[in-house]
Amino acid sequence: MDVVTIGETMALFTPETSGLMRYAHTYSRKFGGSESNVAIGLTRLGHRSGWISRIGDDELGKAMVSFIRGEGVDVSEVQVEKSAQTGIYFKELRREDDVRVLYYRKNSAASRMSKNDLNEEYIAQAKYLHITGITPALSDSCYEMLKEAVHLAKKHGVTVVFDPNLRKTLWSEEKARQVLLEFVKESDIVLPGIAEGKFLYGVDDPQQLGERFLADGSTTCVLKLGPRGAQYFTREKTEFVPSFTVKKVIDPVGSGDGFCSGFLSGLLDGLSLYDAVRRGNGVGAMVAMVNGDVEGLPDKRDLELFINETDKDDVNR
Ligand code: KDG
Repeated sequence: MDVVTIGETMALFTPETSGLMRYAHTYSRKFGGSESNVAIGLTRLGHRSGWISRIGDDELGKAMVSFIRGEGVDVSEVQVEKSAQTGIYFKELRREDDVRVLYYRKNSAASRMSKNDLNEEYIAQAKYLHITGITPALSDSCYEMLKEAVHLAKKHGVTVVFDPNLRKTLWSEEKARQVLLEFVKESDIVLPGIAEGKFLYGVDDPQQLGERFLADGSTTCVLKLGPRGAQYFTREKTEFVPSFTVKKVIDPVGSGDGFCSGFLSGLLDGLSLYDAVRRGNGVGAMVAMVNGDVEGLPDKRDLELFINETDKDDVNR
């Protein structure tokens, strides 16, 4: 396995019309979950990924696992929870530039995950363990499980990649800050957005933020700067990597996960940090141009076409 990830995925209902959700009558059913989004992004790019989770003993859970399995992700570590349901979430497309998210996931099957869900061998054979700050917000048992997963990864020399993925509606700001910093300190690679950096350290200067993340223990920090691109920081070097032109943002949700899968794909293919971040920027941009969390994730050929097309545009300008 190249990357193993752990987290909750939900059935996602997207209204077929924009505006306030109270006027929506028809919805399309998709699936979304930060960690499985990353796992799917990786398989599309030709890598092997596995997703650890729990689903309810219900139709949505079954459809979700079929979908994720169909994308080539290993789901052999997904458990079925008899006493809780699969979580769901809605997207409200208020306006073109205002997409909101509403969760119905309290006490969901995935929030019941615990240390017992972890198979040490499964984590030990991966190159990377990918985790996000959503999972510890789900429940105390999820928090304990994630700490244990990181412990197992470290024990077996698996690189820990952490995306803070701050979701303020899931917990108090105080708890979020404390727990996210705990995971920053335990991770090898951190992939924060600039707003998350500001939330954690109270500054929004990229250079200062990069230094703070490294001082807290990560060997690599990639700071996502939204439409501008991203900047990576290591102890030796920092470089800004510009983004690609996105002609129209259709749905930004999942873009950060796309970035993460592109970046990890670059590392797995032995690219330089600059080029891995560039691949991340490319995937993130492509996801934002499509409705859905995973529908815009490209395969390698589409990604190359997109990157080369955009390069040509830049030359013409
Ligand atoms: O990053 C995209 C995720 O936010 C989305 O897929 C749903 O996992 C999700 C969450 O918890 O918000």
